[in-house]
Amino acid sequence: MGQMKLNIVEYPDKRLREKSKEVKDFDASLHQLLDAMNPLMMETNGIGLAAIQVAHPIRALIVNIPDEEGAQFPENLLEIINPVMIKKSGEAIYQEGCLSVPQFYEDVKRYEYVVINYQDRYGNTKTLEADGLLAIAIQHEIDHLEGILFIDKLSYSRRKKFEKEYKRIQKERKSSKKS
Ligand code: QAP
Ligand code: CO
Repeated sequence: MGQMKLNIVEYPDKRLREKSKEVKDFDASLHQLLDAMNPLMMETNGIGLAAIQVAHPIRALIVNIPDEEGAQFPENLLEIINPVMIKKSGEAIYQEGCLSVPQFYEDVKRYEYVVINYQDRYGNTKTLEADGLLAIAIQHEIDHLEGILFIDKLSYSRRKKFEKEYKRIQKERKSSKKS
C-alpha cells in the first residue's frame, strides 16, 4: 500500500464547514490516516490537526503540545477519536491560529478546563482531563468536527480585521506565486 498524500484544506474552502461523521471502524484505513496526519502536522509546525482539515470529515483529531521551549515529542502525541466534552469550567483567552487559516492569529475565549471522553485508534474508551494549552487545543479541534473555525468566535470588530488581513494575505501569496 502506497503512502497517503494529504494536503491542508484552507479557508474559505466549504469542506471545512461540514460536520464530521462518527468513527465506527477502528481499522487500518483509520490508522493510515492518523499515521499520515502526524508528519504533516510536524512539517507545518502545527500543534493540532483535525481530519476534516485534510479532507477526511470524520471525528478524529491529533494534538501534540510543545514544551516551554517549543519542542514537540512523539510520546506527547494524542490521537482523539469521537470526543465528547463531559466537563468544562473557567475562562481562558489565548491567541490562536489554525493551519487552515494560515498567517492569522487572534485572541479567542475558551474554557480553561475541560474533561473529555474519547476513543483511541483501537476503539478503547478513554477520559482526559485538560487545562492550559491542551484544553485550548482540544476545544479548537473539537470545533473543527462541527465545521466551526476560530475566526467564527471573534467579535464583530475582530472579524472585520480578519477579513481585511485575509485579503492582504491572499494578495501577497498570489504576488509571491508560492501557491
Ligand atoms: C490549534 O493550530 C490551536 O497560521 C492548532 O502559518 C491554536 O497548529 C490550538 C499554524 C492555538 C491551541 C492554540 C498556523 C502554523 C499552526 C499558522 C495550529 C501558520 C503555521 C496552527
Ligand atoms: Co484549526
